Amino acid sequence: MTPISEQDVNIIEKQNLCQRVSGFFCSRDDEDDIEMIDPIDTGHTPINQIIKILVVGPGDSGKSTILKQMRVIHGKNYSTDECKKYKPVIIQNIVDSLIRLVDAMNMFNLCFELDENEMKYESFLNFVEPIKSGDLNEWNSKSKEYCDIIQSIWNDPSVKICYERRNLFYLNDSTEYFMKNISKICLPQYVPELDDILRVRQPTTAIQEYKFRISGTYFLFVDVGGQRSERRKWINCFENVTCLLFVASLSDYDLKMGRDELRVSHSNENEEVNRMRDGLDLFRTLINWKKKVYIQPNRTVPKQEVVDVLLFEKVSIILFLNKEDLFEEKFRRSSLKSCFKDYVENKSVEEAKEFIAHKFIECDNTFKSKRNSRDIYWHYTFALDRKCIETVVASVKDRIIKFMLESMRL
Ligand SMILES: Nc1nc2c(ncn2[C@@H]2O[C@H](COP(=O)(O)OP(=O)(O)O)[C@@H](O)[C@H]2O)c(=O)[nH]1
Ligand SMILES: [Mg+2]
Repeated sequence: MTPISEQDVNIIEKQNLCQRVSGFFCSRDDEDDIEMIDPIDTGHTPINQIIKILVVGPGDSGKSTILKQMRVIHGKNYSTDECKKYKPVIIQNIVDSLIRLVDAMNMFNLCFELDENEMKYESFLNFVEPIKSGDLNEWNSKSKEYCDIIQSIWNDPSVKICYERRNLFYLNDSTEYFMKNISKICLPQYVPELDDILRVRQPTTAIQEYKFRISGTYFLFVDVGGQRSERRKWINCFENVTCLLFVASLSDYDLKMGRDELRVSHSNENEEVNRMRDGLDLFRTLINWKKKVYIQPNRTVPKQEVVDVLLFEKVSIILFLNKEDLFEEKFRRSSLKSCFKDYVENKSVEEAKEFIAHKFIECDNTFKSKRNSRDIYWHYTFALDRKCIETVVASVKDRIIKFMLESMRL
């Protein structure tokens, strides 16, 4: 087979780039799966001025939280009605965390220190079924009673031991925040505030699209959901992407995948999968993904040929290493060695973060190539902090526009 020249690849890629900037909607099999959230009116915007950013990464890494922050920074605030819709989800999060903590007591052969908590937990289990399905009637009528039960169980020393060992089972990172605010949440007139909404854990099951205007440029962010069961849908969104924004959690290094996550993905539920390793594998798969490109016959290529090229070769790749706050908090008490055998102790927090960043960068197969290595930019982020996201996103925006201009100049 005649090797393709660099010129041929440039021609193909230029065509792809034109498609990328002119057609921003992804091809998809399943229209009903797409939820369009349009905080700003882009009605008269020429389509070629919209930049499509694919937001990917493992479940729970903070993708939706970052997009919620961006919505507030660049779009609009949550209305009271929208805030109210988060109340059942917050209560479900609390119920879920409490059940997981008590289940963990069995795992560690612990019992409640306070005998009365045994009965309290039983009555708690009796009222959770309707809550799980979003029915808050029972909760609203007895919220004072439930508040007392939840606080009593949360304060039980055995539950506290389980909380300290939370890296050994799945627990929502916002558990402590919600438990500390339980009195406020249990008030009948409670309406979630932005800080509460950012703490919500709500797995993204549909592909969600958000449009924002950032300093005059329209960006379309596509949040594809990170749970293993969602990943098969991603391929539908890969077309016309200008930037791949990969979000990973720095604090994942000593966490295991939950059994339920392994079960939905049909993996062996007894296998121990480290969350950061899962994130690294996913990043490696995505950035090294190859697509087939047809080359039409021309002067140098007499017959039509098919070649494999990197799907994201001419796509700006940006990595957000999120949950910086949790990483800094756990770094001194939990070693990075649990994930990386080659990690050498006694590093500073900054050095340790850089060590993780390099593990991601090394996933790129072009990393060692002197001529063709890709520039992958990374930022450490704390998604709950609006200032942090504002600053990082401004720099990402500049980088993408520079990248697009350079690609067009090629
Ligand atoms: N402490 C902390 N929690 C975060 C951060 N980013 C996200 N979270 C929490 O992590 C959970 C999962 O976040 P989410 O955005 O839903 O993850 P997604 O599955 O990637 O969309 C939520 O409870 C968030 O509040 C962060 O930087 N720090
Ligand atoms: Mg999400």
